[in-house]
Amino acid sequence: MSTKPIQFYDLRLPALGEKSWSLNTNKTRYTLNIKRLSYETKWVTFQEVHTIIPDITKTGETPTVPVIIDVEKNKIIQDSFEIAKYLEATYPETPSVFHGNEQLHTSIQKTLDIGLNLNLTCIVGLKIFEAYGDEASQAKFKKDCEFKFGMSLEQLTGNPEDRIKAVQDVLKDFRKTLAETPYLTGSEVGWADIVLASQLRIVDAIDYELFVSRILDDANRGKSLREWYERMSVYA
Ligand SMILES: N[C@@H](CCC(=O)N[C@@H](CS)C(=O)NCC(=O)O)C(=O)O
Repeated sequence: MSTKPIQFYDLRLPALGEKSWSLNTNKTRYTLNIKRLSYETKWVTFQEVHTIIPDITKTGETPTVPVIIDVEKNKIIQDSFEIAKYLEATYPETPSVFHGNEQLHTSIQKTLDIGLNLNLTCIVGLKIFEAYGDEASQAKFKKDCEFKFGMSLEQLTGNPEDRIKAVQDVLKDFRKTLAETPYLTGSEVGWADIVLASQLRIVDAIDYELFVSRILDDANRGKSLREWYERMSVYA
């Protein structure tokens, strides 16, 4: 077991302070907590991802977070999935997140990435923009977004009601699974749970009221998702 805390680079939205909200860094936060590894969070803004991270990774890869520095082992790893695999291999005595079946977890991740991720992000897209920083930073965020998706931010985010409906359609099967088992792949928490919880946490962190009333809860849909999300909050 590592004695020196792992340095974990997480993304900070200026208007939110030190509150974890971002999809990929939350995957690493959940993984570290499930594995009960000792770590320290180093908060960076979107701007600092581009100024601080290249000097840490020194790989020439596009800078992104999460990044971890495992000080004890002198290792630097970028990318949430690579980090999970590294921690799994390096600390086999800690609780596993793949449970010997990485493929099962990554195939569930694919379904979530395709069906849920963009819809959830778009529900709070304009609020993320507002929380992004000063005017110049907001303008850059808008421009980058428009360049990436080839449409205005407003067109991309679309009608929140359509996005919520699409989210609930995808969640239907997951609610059913969670009514039968405590976690998505059975009795133990794993990578598939980490991915779903990290996607949901974007809305939770940015618009808690909407998250609880329109995503998590629904009288007609039962309580399985909410109860699972509460179980996952131990690791958030
Ligand atoms: N595949 C990577 C994706 C990482 C990623 O896109 N991170 C976002 C934050 S969630 C980022 O660092 N964005 C920086 C930017 O867009 O400038 C992973 O899973 O870690």
